[in-house]
Order: sequence, then structure tokens, then C-alpha cells
Amino acid sequence: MHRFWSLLFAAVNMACLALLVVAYAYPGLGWWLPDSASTQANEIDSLFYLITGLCAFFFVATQGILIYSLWRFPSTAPGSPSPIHGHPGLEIGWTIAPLVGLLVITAASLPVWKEARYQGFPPPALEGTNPLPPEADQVILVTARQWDWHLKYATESLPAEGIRQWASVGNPSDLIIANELHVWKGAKVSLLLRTTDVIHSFFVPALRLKQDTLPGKTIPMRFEATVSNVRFDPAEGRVVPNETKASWEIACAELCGGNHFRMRGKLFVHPDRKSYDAWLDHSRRQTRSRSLTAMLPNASSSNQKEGALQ
Ligand SMILES: [Cu+2]
Repeated sequence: MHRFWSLLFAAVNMACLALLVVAYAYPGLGWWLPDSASTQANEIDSLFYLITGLCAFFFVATQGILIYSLWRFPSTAPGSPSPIHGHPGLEIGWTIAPLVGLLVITAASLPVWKEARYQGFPPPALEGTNPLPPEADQVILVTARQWDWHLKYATESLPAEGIRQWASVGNPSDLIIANELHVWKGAKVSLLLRTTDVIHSFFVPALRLKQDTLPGKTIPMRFEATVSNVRFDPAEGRVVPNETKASWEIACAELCGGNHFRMRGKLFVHPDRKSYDAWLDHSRRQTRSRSLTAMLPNASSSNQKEGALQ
């Protein structure tokens, strides 16, 4: 019984290890990483594995020493312990080991961060007269507010004053929808992130993309989707999932108020530009007819009357 704590710690650690193995071995359970659907996903995952591996090594080492010590030196053992006061070698060792670990993580992280934020294709010109960010196929303004995401899709005729002007004013033909991010596979997408109230965090796990939105700031992000999950069906006039049936969530990763949990959206990756354009045209026409209907106060009641006569 005096070795109870040693056995308990060993059992809890073995259970944790078993969970880790099961989570990794059976991805269908959804306990491990989500789908990866962007060019930067693999590099970020490699970083995750490196950091998890380092942490696991030190966790197993420290827990091993703890379990051994609890077993070997129970409190009921005869004699009294001899405490250590001051051991420069030990202290230098446990200072240098984490330092080396952190330097390894930093060295591995820098190229990934550089690739995700500064390479691939240039960020949109927030100032100046560039009408379109160089090499970007799509520009989408994401505006967070309690508690949804508003996405504005740029038309091809962005104002000559630049992207910032477009983000603030926009074009009459822009499409604005809530909680749906539509792109196509292989498109170089420029996102501009804003918020109208508090800090939110735009998080798309499948893209490995996560960025806070800060009041008063317009923050550019970039990504390129590598897998599609839907296509637009013109006959049915709706987006249909493809054979993978993958559903990719957009979440707010910053506790932003009472209904924070409702702040969710979906990522739709079309197989090609044709499917995306068809969806965009369809959605624009729907939005336009809805707003025209809304401008006529009696439109809905007269429609109902017409419907009743037919
Ligand atoms: Cu939020």
C-alpha cells in the first residue's frame, strides 16, 4: 500500500499514452488533427509533431523519474532523506536544456511563419493605387462582429484607390454573405480581416489558418486550398458536397461574449473557378432579387395574392 502513489501515477501515465496511440492510429475518431486542405498545412503539422515530440520526451522522462522515486523511496522507508542545497551543475543543466529546446523550436518555426505570412505570394497593397494585390486570384474582406462573420467578395473592378478603399466602401456589385467562405482549389486567396466591435479570432482548422481580428486594424492573411469539398450545381441552384463529404468549420477562437459559441461558419472549396463563378453569379442574382423585393413594401403581399389566384 505504501507504493500506492507510484502505481497510481504509472497507471494514469499509461492511460494517457494509450489514448495518444489510439488517437493517432484511428484518425476516424477525430481525436487527432483535422483534415488538411491548404499548402501550409503540412509544414504547420510538422511543427506540431516536433513540439509534441519534444514535450512528450520531457514528460515521459520527468514522470519516469517521479514514478521511480515514489517506488524506490516510499515515505515509510527507514532513515531520513539527505536534501541537496545548491548544485550549480544541476541548475545550469536544467536552465540550458529548456533553452536548447526553445531554440530548436524557434529555428524550426521561423521558416514556417515566414512562408505562411510573407512568402508564397505578396500581401495585398493596403496603401497606394494597386487595384488588385499582385498574384492574388481572390480578395475577400472578412468582418467579424458579435456574433457572426460577414464576408465580402470582391468584384473584378476594384476601385483604383486601392484595396483599403474597397474594404471601406466597396462596389455595388459586391456580394456580402454571412458565415460562408467560398474559394476554389488552387486559388491564391487574400483575406482582409476586420472587426466592428471586440477582438475575435478567425480560425479555419482545415486550412491551419488562425488570426485575431483587432479593432481599428485591417489584417491581411493568405492561403491556397489544395482539396475541394463541394461543387455548385446550376440545375439545382445550390452547392452540393462532393464524394468526400468533408465539412470544414470556421470558428471564432477568441472568447468574445455571451454568444461566442454561435460564431461559426463553413469553408466551401470548389473544384475549379468555373464552379465558383457559377455560385457567385447565382448568389449575386439571389441577393439582388431579395433586396429589390425588400425595397417594395407591398411586394410580398401582392405576390401572395397573385399566388393565390393561380
Ligand atoms: Cu468572436
